[in-house]
Amino acid sequence: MISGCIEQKFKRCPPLPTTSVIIVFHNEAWSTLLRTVYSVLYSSPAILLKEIILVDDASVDEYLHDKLEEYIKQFSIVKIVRQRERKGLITARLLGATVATAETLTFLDAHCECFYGWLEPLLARIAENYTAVVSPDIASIDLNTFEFNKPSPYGSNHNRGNFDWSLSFGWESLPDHEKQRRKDETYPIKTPTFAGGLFSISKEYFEYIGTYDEEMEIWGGENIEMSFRVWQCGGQLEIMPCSVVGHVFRSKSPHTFPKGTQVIARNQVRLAEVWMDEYKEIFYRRNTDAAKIVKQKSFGDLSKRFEIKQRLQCKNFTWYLNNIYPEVYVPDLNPVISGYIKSFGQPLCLDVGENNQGGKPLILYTCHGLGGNQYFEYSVQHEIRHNIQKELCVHAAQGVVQLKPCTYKGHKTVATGEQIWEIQKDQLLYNPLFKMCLSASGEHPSLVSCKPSDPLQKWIFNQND
Ligand code: UD2
Ligand code: MN
Repeated sequence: MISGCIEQKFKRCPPLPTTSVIIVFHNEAWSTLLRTVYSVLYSSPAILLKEIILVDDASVDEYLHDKLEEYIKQFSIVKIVRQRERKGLITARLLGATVATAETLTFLDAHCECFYGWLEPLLARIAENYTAVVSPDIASIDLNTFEFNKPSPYGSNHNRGNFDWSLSFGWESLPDHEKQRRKDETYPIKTPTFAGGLFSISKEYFEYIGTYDEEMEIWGGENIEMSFRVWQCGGQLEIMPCSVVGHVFRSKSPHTFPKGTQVIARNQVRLAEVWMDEYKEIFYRRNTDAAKIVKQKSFGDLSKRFEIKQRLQCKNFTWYLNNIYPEVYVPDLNPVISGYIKSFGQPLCLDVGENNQGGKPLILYTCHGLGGNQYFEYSVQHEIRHNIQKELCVHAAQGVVQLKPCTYKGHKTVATGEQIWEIQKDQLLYNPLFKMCLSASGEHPSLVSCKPSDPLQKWIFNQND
């Protein structure tokens, strides 16, 4: 634990605000759910912990019904409420919030362990600033051994939350200006977005700022929505480094999606429509499910969400980008060509492969038309860019071509010859530096001597639609 945190003192008079801990779950394992409950009970001062509210999102596992009900009777402050129908974590949290009686709400996932002293820094920050929405520093609990990864005593390697243009949440290290702004290690970290599962907020402020979008379903998107909304409407999103809570990060989602996984894209469209102004198009180009939902207008009614934006006189997305996340890279609002690049005469597309952050070769993969790993833009500089998280370019090399950080980064920089491609009339993708063409023969796309009659050298740049 950071030494400055150990030395922190919190006043009893006036006391910190009380909290209702809200834990939503769907088919959570008994052991992890109870571990979360016990750790809250053991690590929270009784005067601050008003209640623990378990919200069951229509679990089907038998032990989560009568057995759980019986078990928690021994704890007077633990309650359980149930969502009859499986609707997801967003409405489950809303249900929890409506029955909560404390001054603040503290949300936790159902597979957490709170570390000693976790609660006071969160509540103290809200006492100091009612508009602060605060998250703990999230430690990881090992997925296989369930071991708690204790926080380091030095605590200098903090991360903050960000987002990419497919609207996925991610972590990044703090930029220098944020490191310099913080006077010491106990200082709140301003964060452009939050992971969204573990946080405290004043109950009154939660209502004032528009709770959650109750039409979002099952899982996903609500954390980015709340992040944009809190910042744009005058609040602050912060990570309190002295508050540490462990969470089991899983490698893949265990949830079923009764209406299909498109509900995630639908949730994202709902947030993009309300909060992202013209920048929403950048997202739609990269997620064709989302684009379809927009085209078919199947994202539901947004009037209540726009009312909140109006009522609170919220700032626009340009303001958010300039002031809260100036480090973000913003792709072209109107790219020359965008979509997927298909090999002529076979159903294979250029694809960056899984987790290619640059530095790995491209692959050829069945065209899925979903955007994502098969999304490319042809730029004014004649680069082929894959730009969802970072600006990555198709980079020519002797043999297999790579994906690398783009060398053209705006004023006073140039695209190096390896990253320049001409789309020729006969559909060849020609690199003028090597004087060679891109070929789809073999496992990875590679450079070969140009041969216009070779179908494996012909490519079709398709607009997603
Ligand atoms: C992260 C968040 C999570 C939520 C999600 C995006 C952290 C550590 N976790 O994913 O809180 O914001 O991003 O939506 O910040 N659940 C239900 N009903 C469902 C699905 C999930 O009740 O239909 C519960 C689930 O049991 C868990 C919580 O919601 O307690 C979050 O789900 P998760 O743990 O699968 O999400 P996670 O950690 O991958
Ligand atoms: Mn979780």
